Amino acid sequence: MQTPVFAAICASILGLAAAPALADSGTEQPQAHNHAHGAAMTASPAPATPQGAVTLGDLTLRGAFSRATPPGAPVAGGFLTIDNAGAADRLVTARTDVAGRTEIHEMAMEGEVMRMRALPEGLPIPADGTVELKPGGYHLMFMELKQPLVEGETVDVTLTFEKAGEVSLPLAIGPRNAAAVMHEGGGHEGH
Ligand SMILES: [Cu+2]
Repeated sequence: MQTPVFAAICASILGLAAAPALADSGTEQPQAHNHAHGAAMTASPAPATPQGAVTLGDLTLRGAFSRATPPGAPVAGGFLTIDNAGAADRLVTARTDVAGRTEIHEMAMEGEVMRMRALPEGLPIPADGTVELKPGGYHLMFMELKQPLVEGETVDVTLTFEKAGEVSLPLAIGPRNAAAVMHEGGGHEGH
């Protein structure tokens, strides 16, 4: 069974604390990082036109980000929120030049074990609904990374939806433990 090993890699890359045996990167603070961009979160609980948002038909894609990777890291996660103001749709594929291939994954805790799997049918986007791709849940999985992802830069990702079609959008690359990344003008968190 290769899946548990890969799941552990995935969990590590996504910065989750579910695999205590992983002494690798940035796990000195296993609890969630909630300190970043608090002002922005409290200021706009339901932003109508958030910064960095991309619209595609009835879909609004916002908050797209990824995380910096150490040299040689094989995979990275991509995250965004999809608002759908219309009929049900489906995210069927994703691709980016920085990865050999990109999959759409889901991840969930089963007891104390982190499980993840590809969604070969894609990710359903319910009518008049919102789907979040976020650490610990649905995510884009960039595999066979061709280069490290560097904090402060962006990577372009192309998403294809069953009905809405195709759109390209930039993912802001945050720190390795980023829970979210503000786009330009959004007060990038500073340490
Ligand atoms: Cu994954």
